[in-house]
Amino acid sequence: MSDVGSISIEDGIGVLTIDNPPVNALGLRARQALRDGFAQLTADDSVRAIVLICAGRTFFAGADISEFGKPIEQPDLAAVFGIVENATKPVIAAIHGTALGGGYETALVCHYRIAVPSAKVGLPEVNLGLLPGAGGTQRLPRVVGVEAALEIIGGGKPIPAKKALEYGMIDALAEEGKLREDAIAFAKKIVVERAPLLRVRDREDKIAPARGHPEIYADYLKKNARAFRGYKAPGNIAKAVEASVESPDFETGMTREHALFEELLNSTESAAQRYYFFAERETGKVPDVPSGTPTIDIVRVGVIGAGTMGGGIAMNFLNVGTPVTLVEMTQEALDRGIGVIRRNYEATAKKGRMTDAQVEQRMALITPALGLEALADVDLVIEAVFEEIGIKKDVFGKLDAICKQGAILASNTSFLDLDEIAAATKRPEWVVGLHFFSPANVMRLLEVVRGRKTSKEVVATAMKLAKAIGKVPVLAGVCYGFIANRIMRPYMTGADDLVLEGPTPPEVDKAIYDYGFAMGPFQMIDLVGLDVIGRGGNERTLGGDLVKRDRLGQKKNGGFYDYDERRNATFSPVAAEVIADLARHKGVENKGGLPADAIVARLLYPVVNEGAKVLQEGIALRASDIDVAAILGYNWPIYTGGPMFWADTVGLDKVVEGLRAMGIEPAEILVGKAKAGERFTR
Ligand code: 3H9
Repeated sequence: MSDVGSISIEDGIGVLTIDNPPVNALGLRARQALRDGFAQLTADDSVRAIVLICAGRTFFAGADISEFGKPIEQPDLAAVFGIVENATKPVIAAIHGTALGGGYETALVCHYRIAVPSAKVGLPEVNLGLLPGAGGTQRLPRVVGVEAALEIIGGGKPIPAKKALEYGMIDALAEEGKLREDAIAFAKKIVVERAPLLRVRDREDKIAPARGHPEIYADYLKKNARAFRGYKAPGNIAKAVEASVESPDFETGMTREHALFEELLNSTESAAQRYYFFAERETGKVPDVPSGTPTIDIVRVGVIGAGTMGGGIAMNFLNVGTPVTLVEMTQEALDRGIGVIRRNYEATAKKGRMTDAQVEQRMALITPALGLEALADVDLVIEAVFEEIGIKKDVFGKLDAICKQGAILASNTSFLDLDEIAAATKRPEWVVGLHFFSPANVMRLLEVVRGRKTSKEVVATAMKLAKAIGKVPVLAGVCYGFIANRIMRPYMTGADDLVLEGPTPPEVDKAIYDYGFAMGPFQMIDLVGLDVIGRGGNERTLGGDLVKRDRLGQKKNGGFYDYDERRNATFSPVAAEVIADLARHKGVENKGGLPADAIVARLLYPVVNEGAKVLQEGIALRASDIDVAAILGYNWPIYTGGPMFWADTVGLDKVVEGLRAMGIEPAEILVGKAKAGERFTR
């Protein structure tokens, strides 16, 4: 047997243990071990039933994603599943950790499933742009019914064991920490009771009621249209589940599932999402800060500023039980900030996602304070004061005098020079940027900004800390705007320039929305507020001209759009006039409209170019970090893979040509890669 499998026999129950770290993915060696283990146990007459269990932190976490797109070596999953499902002795899957995707599909070819309460099961393939392609779409409806199967497969969320038991996804709960014993006991009971060898594939009771009801699938897709927009997988999932009900036999349904799976596997959307899966896990790796680098214990955190940003930052720590000293200048600001935090938690509790006691526990972790002196004993300070270099330097100078040695001094600046801020202290190696995105308690991106002198320990601590509070850390060097804000700037300014030339804001917004963003640039400006976005400078700009006419966006008089009482938007004639007037003033000729793909290229190629510069300058460690920053920081559609992956799919030579046609000089690295026929991403 392959070295990842081992067998033991206890009281007539054969236990096959698979140990394929880190997550027991069903790669070749795991599949071989399953094949060989089952051959051995079924041939052994002393074995009356088989328990399939995994060692390490989890049951099978799924097919090995890194094998996708390559020829699969035999035995493939289908072959292994055939062996398990047709075993002539009862097979019991014993689940801990997470049984996901191909992992849960493995459990579904067993005759029975038992799990510890902390386990989670599910079919998350949709998150990789796929569908469960090893029978999940055919077997799950047979245990939970069609509607529930659509929700589970289309939602892609892991289901906690208790809920899974209610659904019928598992048959029994084991005692926590006693999975092996309980699974063996369960197997013995099956043997004693001579329970029939029930194969999920033979069950009809749960799917029969759905037969002849094609509207179930259409309704499901319609109900989730917003969430599914742009994704290919949900449509195929609905078709595959429908096939489980409407096919003349199980095998026909399987054939249909396979075809729908293959179609997704070969799609750019899935390639992008699978790329993203690994990209997100790679951001934490910093080549010159290896995983064993010592880190600093963060027991108490200080946050300066209790406004929207500071409050949101504080919540991240309160959520994981870390006490926070929250500092403001006035009692009023402090009370207001703490009030907002409380209301946020209460709103969560109202939705049933927190108990009232938890609200109080988290609030009790806050120590309000009116002066920086209160930060003398914290292990990490995060400053979220007004974005002005003089103010920040002043704060850091004071922190240097107040904070204990060994405390990390972090700035949440979005654009300013971290090295200049660090230079205001005598301990620049302890200074780091922690750039949260708003709302800071929600957005998953955290740019960890490494100054020229930031120490490796501080970088390692920041990266670790980010994960502890549920963020995805992306390491950035010092430059104006770091990664996400910097690369997206040309997009915002480009949109303003573009409408002077002819395409209207609604045309631009539609092209960007159709590309996959939640909204276009002008819809976003109207939402955020023209005054907020800072368009009122000296030079005449569209935003500035609209603000002069008291059009501030949705909050006052409309902006680029007029809004009725139900917030329906129509392009504003005032905005049209302002655009025409500014074009005249700047001497820009109106060349008329543009096709959507030309609008997209015009606005997003410059983002790719800025990303290339960020890479070239070493601001980002790798192209995939830039994609993660764009996806998590700006909701760049994940199924395009982010700007750099998207550029690779478009073709770098085409991007270079497009940039030149716009009069933009492409970054050297971009030209070089285009010439060499290379890609930014794998
Ligand atoms: C599928 O099953 C298709 C079938 O229906 C049909 C087939 C025909 N493969 O996330 P972590 C690596 S699709 C390969 O940091 P955690 C991961 O890259 C699959 N590698 O740990 C990382 O590597 P490294 C459906 C995988 O504790 C390491 O393991 N299943 C896979 O935070 C640790 O991962 C899924 O979509 C994999 N399947 O979370 C589940 N999974 O150390 C995907 C992980 O080198 N996995 N790795 O950076 C997860 O959601 C999480 O990994 C899990 C653990 C919750 C299991």
